[in-house]
Amino acid sequence: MSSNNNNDLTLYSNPGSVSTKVKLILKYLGIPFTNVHINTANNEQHTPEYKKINIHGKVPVLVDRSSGQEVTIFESGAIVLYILRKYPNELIPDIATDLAGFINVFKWLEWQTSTVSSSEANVLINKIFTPEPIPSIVEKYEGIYLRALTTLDEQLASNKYIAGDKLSAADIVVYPHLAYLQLGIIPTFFALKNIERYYKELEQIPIILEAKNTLFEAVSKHPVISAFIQKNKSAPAPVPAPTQA
Ligand SMILES: N[C@@H](CCC(=O)N[C@@H](CS)C(=O)NCC(=O)O)C(=O)O
Repeated sequence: MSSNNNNDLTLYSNPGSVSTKVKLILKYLGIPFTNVHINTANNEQHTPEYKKINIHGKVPVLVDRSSGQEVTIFESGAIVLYILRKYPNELIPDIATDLAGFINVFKWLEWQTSTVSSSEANVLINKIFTPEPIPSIVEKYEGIYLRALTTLDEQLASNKYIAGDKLSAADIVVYPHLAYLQLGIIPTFFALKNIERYYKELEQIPIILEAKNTLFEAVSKHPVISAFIQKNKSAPAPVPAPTQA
């Protein structure tokens, strides 16, 4: 476990997409925080000390000591909502004055947490972190993920950003998954041209580009993921079809 500076907010994280989305929201809003790196490859998330802040033994966790009363939050969706409700921002309309606008962004935040994040995890677990992947299972989970990505591509065909013509928190939380996909986790991802237009545009934002570089650097040091990427550079692209649930 290693940490950097010292502030009221402490984020316990690793360099994966779920933690990165929280870091990006904090950085976009210019909120200072202390980052504590939890080395999940070394199982630091399972220590009794860490499980006191997240009984589920996962990252990220946010601890807020700013008000005298300590607030500890796990589940990235809950952390993002807490940040968006606590700090004034342009990333989501105010719930009290514009409920319809709020829910328009919030439904996509939920979509990222429930659909995109779990789809990515299932592909990574069954395709990359399994010593002997079973092709039919890999194909099933790639299909489920591709269905979600195709939905995003369709949404972006007629919208500049996910929730309309304005950048919102939904864009920030989805972006880290798009960075991962650029590594070739699902080769047919590259056929989704509206998404390509969109992530290239998002990468014009300096903190997003920085997050991409940090993620790529972490992946290059990760023995399992980097070996997968090297091996698949010359492999023919499989063609998974979107899966009907
Ligand atoms: N639903 C959770 C998912 C958290 C999650 O899966 N975190 C991974 C990030 S790599 C983790 O902690 N993995 C380590 C483990 O499962 O032991 C959230 O959105 O916060």
